[in-house]
Amino acid sequence: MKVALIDSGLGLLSTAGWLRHLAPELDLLLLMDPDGAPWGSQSTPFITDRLFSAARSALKQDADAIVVPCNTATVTAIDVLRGEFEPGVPVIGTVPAVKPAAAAGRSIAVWATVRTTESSYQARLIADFANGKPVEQIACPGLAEAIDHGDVDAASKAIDDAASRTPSHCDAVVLGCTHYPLVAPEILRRLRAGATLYDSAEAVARQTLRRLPQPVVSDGTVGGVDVMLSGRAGDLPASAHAYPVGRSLATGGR
Ligand code: DGN
Repeated sequence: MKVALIDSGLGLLSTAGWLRHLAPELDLLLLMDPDGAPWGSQSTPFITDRLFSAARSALKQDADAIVVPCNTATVTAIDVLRGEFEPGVPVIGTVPAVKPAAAAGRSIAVWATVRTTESSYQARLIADFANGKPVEQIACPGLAEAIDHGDVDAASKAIDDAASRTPSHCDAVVLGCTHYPLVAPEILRRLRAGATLYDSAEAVARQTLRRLPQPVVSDGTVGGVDVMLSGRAGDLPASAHAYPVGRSLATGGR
């Protein structure tokens, strides 16, 4: 069985890693959008367009499920993506792990992209799951793209900046962008002693396994990993395939 994961960039790796760990026999198709990244500062029509393009390419490659390991894309467009592609294939989104952090009785800050921080979806999530406790929302502009580009200085600066805006009473930091777990040790180093990080990667991987059309049968094999990137084939590394990005849903500005 094949699972497609769609993100603007490297953030999907945190969920792909958990899927690989929990169900090694799955084939994984990783679709990233270097042409359109970062999504955190893009408009709703733009992000929707990019998701649709990637999802169509995933279906052409016979994906059995579509996972969006991207909080920004989920809070922006998961409902319309589901409307288009379910019930043909299950569509699984990602939201910040506010629920487990709140259930553990922690005082919470959520680090996320500007778009996620400002979304009504995120406000609803907090209202539903934070048990009435205040949640600090900390936007981290530039951090996801610094991670995509391997720009250590820019990432350090963005982390320092977010840490300086995180109130010291917060003993749980929810990583509400799938890129951020990739630099978790760096983030932890900047927070108060004893602070705990929460992310959604494992929960999303487990939910994906529950939603697959058939249960995964462990047979001792290890599935393949294919990478597809937006853009022109000639510009890409030999190990990646290109997928076309359309303007099917674009309706203009933000
Ligand atoms: N990984 C995305 C998220 O979880 O929000 C961020 C994507 C981006 O391009 N900023």
